[in-house]
Amino acid sequence: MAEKCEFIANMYGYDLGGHFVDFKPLGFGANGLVLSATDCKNSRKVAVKKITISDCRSMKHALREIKIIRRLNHDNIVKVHAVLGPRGADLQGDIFRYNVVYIVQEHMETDLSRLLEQGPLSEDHAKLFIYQLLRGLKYIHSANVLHRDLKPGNVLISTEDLVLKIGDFGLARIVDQHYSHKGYLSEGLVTKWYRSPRLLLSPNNYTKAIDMWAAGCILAEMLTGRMLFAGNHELEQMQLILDTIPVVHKEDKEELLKVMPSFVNSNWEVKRPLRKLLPEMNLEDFDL
Ligand code: OWQ
Repeated sequence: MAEKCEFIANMYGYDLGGHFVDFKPLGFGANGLVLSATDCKNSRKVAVKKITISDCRSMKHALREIKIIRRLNHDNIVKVHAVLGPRGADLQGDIFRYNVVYIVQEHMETDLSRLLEQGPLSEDHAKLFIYQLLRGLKYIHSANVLHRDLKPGNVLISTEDLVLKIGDFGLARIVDQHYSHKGYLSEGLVTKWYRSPRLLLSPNNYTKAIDMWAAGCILAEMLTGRMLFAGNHELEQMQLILDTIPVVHKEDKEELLKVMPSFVNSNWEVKRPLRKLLPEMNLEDFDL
């Protein structure tokens, strides 16, 4: 563990003080507080994520996020300007208590969740944004990275040039086929509304399809202004999905019965098909 602390502290031996001014909180990302600030050197506005390292777990998560974001470089992924840490950290002493890492990222004007507060998007805007979201996803998936927490609040938008960038890689993982096991309905960190049935059933199941499901939920929300599946808890989330998306494969039915025995009498017909749930969507959107 001391080795890893040393790695962070030595590699990024800078200090935030004096370099950035005008801090304003933007929200809590998966690993820490995100603030907006101005870089004194060039008056550029930035988003700064402050990660406090207090124990082995947060150390592991910080290293994971930094390793992932430094590797990604794409038009539809938020750019990282720098990763900064405290100067001359006392590695032998109170490293866990004092260590803070700042991830300095490009600042984006708004996010999709704020944009959607004003109602649904036009079909042209939704088309432009889903294209860029899928383009960014294709890139991170090709790098064998899963985002695992895609939601409108993590989808950053510049309304001036209609550019979309995926942000907050705090829950992202590098795919490893040897590390994927099945679990049961359980509380997790990921926002539940954009979770696929597979992720609801197996929170430790790491596949690219998890991000694709979230992208589909986001497309529907852009076109309707309504969250597609807004469950209040895991079981209700699963129920809402099953009311609309038919379970066709025998293995899926069997797996579902293990965790939701109440389904034993079900004839597996959906009560509320997607067409009914989304009357304003056209055939092209459903096709996609
Ligand atoms: C921005 C780059 N936010 C971020 C922020 C998670 C991630 C989070 C908060 C803000 C988006 C909304 C305003 N730019 C970012 C970023 N990240 N990288 N991560 O919390 N920009 C979950 N913003 C600016 C919205 C409305 N009014 C003022 C700002």
